[in-house]
Amino acid sequence: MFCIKPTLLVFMVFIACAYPQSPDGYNLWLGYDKVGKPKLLKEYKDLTNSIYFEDGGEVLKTAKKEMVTGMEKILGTTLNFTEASNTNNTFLIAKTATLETSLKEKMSDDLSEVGSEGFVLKSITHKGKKLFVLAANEDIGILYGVFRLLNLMQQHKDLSTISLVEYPKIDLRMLNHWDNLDRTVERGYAGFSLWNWHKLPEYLDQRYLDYARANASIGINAVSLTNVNANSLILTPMYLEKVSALATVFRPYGIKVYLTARFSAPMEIGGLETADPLDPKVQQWWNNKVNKIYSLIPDFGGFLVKANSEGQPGPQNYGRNHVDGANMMARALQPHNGLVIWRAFVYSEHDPEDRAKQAFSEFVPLDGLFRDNVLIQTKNGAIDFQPREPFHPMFGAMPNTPLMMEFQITQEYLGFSTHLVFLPKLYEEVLDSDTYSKGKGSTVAKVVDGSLDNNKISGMAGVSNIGNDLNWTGHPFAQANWYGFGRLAWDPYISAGTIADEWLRATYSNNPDFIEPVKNMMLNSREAVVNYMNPLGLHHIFDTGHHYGPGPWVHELSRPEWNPTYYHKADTKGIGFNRSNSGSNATGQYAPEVAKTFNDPNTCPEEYLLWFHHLPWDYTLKNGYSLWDGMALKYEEGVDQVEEMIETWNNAQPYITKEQYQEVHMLLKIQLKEAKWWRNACLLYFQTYSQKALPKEVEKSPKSLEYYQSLKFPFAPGIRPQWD
Ligand code: GCV
Repeated sequence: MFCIKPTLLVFMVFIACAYPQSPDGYNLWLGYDKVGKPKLLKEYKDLTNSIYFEDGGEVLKTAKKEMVTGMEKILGTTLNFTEASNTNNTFLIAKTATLETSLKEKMSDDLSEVGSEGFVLKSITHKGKKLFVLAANEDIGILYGVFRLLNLMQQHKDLSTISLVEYPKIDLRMLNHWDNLDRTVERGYAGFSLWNWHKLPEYLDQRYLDYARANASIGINAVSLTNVNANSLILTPMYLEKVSALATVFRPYGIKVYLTARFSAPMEIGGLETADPLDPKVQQWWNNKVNKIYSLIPDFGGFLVKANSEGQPGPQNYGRNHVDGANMMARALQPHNGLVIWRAFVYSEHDPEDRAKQAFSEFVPLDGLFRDNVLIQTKNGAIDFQPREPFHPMFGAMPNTPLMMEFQITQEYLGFSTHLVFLPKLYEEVLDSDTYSKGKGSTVAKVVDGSLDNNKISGMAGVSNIGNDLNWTGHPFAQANWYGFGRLAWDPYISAGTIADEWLRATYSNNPDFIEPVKNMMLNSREAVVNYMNPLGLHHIFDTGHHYGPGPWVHELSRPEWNPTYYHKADTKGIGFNRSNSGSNATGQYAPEVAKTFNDPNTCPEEYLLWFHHLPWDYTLKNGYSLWDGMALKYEEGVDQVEEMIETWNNAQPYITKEQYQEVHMLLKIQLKEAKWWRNACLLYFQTYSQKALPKEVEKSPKSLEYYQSLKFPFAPGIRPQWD
């Protein structure tokens, strides 16, 4: 007979109380609470007294459905639509082509500015009456406009004098899922993959639709479904049918599907003896494959390719280069307007050159040689999504090639999904960096949006942090990173502060007593993580493989550049990687103005100090402390900042539900424990070289270095079983 032990019962009751039973967090930023302020509610209701919403294709229908769903919740009432537009309408939603002539003339300047995806949202006086108008040139613009309007209402914005002319600054706004066909997610910390390949194509999980809604609400228009460490099977007929089913769900939300293409697929699933891109049989195989895909998915986006990187096959296996490989696929895709997104994340264990220099060395000489439908996807920094990296020197160095930004939203090197880290601060820092490639003001944002070099196409990708966890992202605040990525892909010039503000209002509360402290907590959270993990330009000192926790002592891995000791180079004299002109000269890959600043430790921003310089332990920092003391104090500061985050969250209790409080509180406790782990382990290890005492402000470790070195995590999330 099945019976539960009393102790287990107590535990289960506790769990049942501690976790919400309802799908808290599932609605993301689309919860749409009713507006409580009577004056504002009346203003919003007046606006929607009589609505004309142009009828049309599936995207327009979706827009109308979203408007009804959102507004009826926000207003607590049903909306009144008219069949045809009339002079009593208070709100008009229509495309340029159907606007009556006088309105079209009134709005023509704005409408010509917003292109195919933008919209105009205006409160105007028309024929002596107030009229609220949402107009766009294409259906998708209306959908984006509806979501924006709902978002403004969620933020309780005054709409009475609004005049918003918005359009995306970047063409391709894309999520890259690193999802495997067995539903594990490489570097995924929010459960398993959303894509239930086994049940597709027949079974369409409600989640697919909700995922599409969330993406469209922030302007994401492209998703790559599969891991860049690709499996050729995804290109077989059985899987393509499943992909087609997903594409059908996403289409009404303006989202195109992309797939990762394994370069050796012609051999693995095509029976060919080679995958040489110059072999006509290989070229024909790709042409046929692409034609087949478009017969199933007419708006298929294209391929995302990781080639000749970390063991993935590529054109170099056949003595060819990236141009040969990318252009072969581009030729196959071009007749269908498909794109190739070719990744620049390459480095080789056989190349003794500083790893940070290798992608630039390989790709920059190829500038201008890629076909028009190729984008080169480049990580934000030259190593690998570290808590802080200087911007990748390729940005600004390939004016004749569209460089697509690749950010990581999943927190591989930022505490997985247990640490609260608001990533738009990181993204903003990178986008605002000045490449000086065309003089002062040549920011990374201008390279990425194509405005600096007049590129024909532009893109930004984010490695997804989404899984099948109830709240999608594991940590409730990790939703803000998905949201923030989308907002920055739409407009890379929005500030992180604005994004945090918007997200908090839409997700939690509009109460300023809640917003201000919690927003500050979010905005400081990234710096806290840098402080307790990788201060002063330290990088890649994570434990091996899973990257969970510190491992600065790791030095015996087969590939030199997989060892943390390669990156920090600590010795009895000092610490840091000399990438200046007296070292690897990675600084020489930047424009002269930038190189000059980085080359000199006195002008190099201290947050990048040990990225570019190997300095003695008693080197004096700008604040007067020695390098050793300053580093130790930074580690301590990071821990103290997490303590403050806990206090802030405790004070936020009156404004949120018990469940919302409890969930984040428990996660912050883990974050604090791990921040201390980082501080203790790193300082004990580096102390074996510095041989110096810790400053008195720094708490001493209760455990030995040997203890921290002995910790093993064979089942840390985010790694594939075969890596164990
Ligand atoms: C998908 C890092 C990660 C890998 C990832 C790789 C990449 O090395 O640790 O998991 O592989 O980057 O971006 O291709």
